[in-house]
Amino acid sequence: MSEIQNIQWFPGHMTKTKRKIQSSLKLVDAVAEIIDARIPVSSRNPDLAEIVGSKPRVVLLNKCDMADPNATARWIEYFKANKIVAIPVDCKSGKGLNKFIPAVKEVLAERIAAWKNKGMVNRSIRVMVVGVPNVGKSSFINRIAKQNRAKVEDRPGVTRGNQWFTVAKGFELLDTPGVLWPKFDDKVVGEHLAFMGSVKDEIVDTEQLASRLLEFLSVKSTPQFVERLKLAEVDYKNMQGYELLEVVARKRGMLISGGEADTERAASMVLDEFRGAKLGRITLELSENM
Ligand SMILES: Nc1nc2c(ncn2[C@@H]2O[C@H](COP(=O)(O)OP(=O)(O)OP(=O)(O)O)[C@@H](O)[C@H]2O)c(=O)[nH]1
Ligand SMILES: [Mg+2]
Repeated sequence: MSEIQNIQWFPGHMTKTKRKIQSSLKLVDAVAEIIDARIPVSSRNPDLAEIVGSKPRVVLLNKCDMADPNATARWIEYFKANKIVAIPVDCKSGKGLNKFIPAVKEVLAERIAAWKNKGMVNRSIRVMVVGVPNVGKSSFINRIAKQNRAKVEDRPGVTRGNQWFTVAKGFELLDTPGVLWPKFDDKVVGEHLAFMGSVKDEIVDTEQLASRLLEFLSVKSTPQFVERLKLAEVDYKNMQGYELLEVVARKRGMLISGGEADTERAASMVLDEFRGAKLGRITLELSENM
């Protein structure tokens, strides 16, 4: 996995991105941090706490339709134990999003009470969305906007050109999501993000990546993994990743001239099927290991 290790995320732009997010933060009351429920550790930005400072935060564990439901439930407990409000969501179907506004109101309870005391009854709640690439920031904004029949408003007088979505009465979302960088100096983080497709496949060796993924999957050994990759009669638990990739290629009839296994095609297939949750609902990072 040496390729992944050396990826520089936003080379040279980290300070600029940080500054941009910090200036947007001045316009909002709270932050919605979107993470991937299958990799709740690797999909978090290591510097977020420092960037958002004391701004109240709600964590959205997105893509929970593809994550192991038990693991997600345990992650929610983990966040709760650490006094962080977190909710499981699926921005593809919109499941769980009805809990978003109540969660924001929960983290802002004190402030909302203070506004009321000052007679600021029409004060809107404003939230900005942040997250590492590919976690579903745009899907979230589109979903929640549609769900609440949002109007796109451009109010340059108030917000200096920023676009706001009114997602509910008195509730606005800043429409430019903050794209954060992941913790890329960590080899495991890079690998997990690559499994999820958050690293361009052109810059990783897909055969190597799929081989590593197959090793992970053979430990989890979901029924879908065994069935779809036709491994029922294969001693896959005792195989190295690349060896397993070759077997999968043969079992799925992926051969090149001369009868050799087409491991390149098999690698793309394995990655695609995993990313589409066709090999089961799998969470790679468990709260127990934190
Ligand atoms: N199954 C499933 N797929 C999702 C969910 N949310 C987002 N996706 C998919 O994940 C991919 C990335 O979603 P985006 O909304 O573009 O993510 P993003 O964070 O805006 O990505 P960048 O703008 O590239 O940083 C898309 O293929 C979405 O369809 C979800 O809850 N479930
Ligand atoms: Mg986006």
